[in-house]
Amino acid sequence: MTHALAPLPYAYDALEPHYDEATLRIHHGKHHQAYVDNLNKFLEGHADLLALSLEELLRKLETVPESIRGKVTNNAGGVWNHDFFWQGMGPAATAGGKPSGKLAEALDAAFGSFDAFKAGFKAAALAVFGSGWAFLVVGAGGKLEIRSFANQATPVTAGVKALLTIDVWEHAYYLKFQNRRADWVDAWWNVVDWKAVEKRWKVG
Ligand code: MN3
Repeated sequence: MTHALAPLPYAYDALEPHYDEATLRIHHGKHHQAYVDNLNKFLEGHADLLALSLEELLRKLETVPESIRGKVTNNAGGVWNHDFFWQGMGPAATAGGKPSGKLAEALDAAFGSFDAFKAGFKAAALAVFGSGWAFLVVGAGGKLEIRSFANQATPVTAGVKALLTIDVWEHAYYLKFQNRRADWVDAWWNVVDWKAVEKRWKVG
């Protein structure tokens, strides 16, 4: 079984005006597709590794032969991180705003308030040096935490449950926002699908 590019859960223009169609087309159709293609290329001939799901592979990277481990880490991580990123967003008509109920309470408990969480998350996104991701994860004792991951490292490999992420690789925002990563983060809050985040949190 080879890996395949999952379709976006919405149309390419669905996140306008906050996340533009041109970027989304290239980001999903070219960048994400390239991670899928490269993953399949590097796994060619490794039937045991191709038999694993993407998550299983990311949990067992130490079993991948050293000659391809770095490439598999980057590309499997790239596929997983992007899938997770797309699924945490939705059209602004139904997304954005604030979480409610227990998740809102958990964010307040961990960060003091929703605004303090947003400020901390944005700071983490801006602090990623070079390419990477900011994540909201479930940390020790079930407490919510903000973590950043460099390049295509994933929470799956790190063994933590992820709830939400923003891609802060330049390819994620450069067409529309150029060097203004802070503006990308500000715009992105409008398309965060808090219902999806709540679902991920409950499942865990
Ligand atoms: Mn990306």
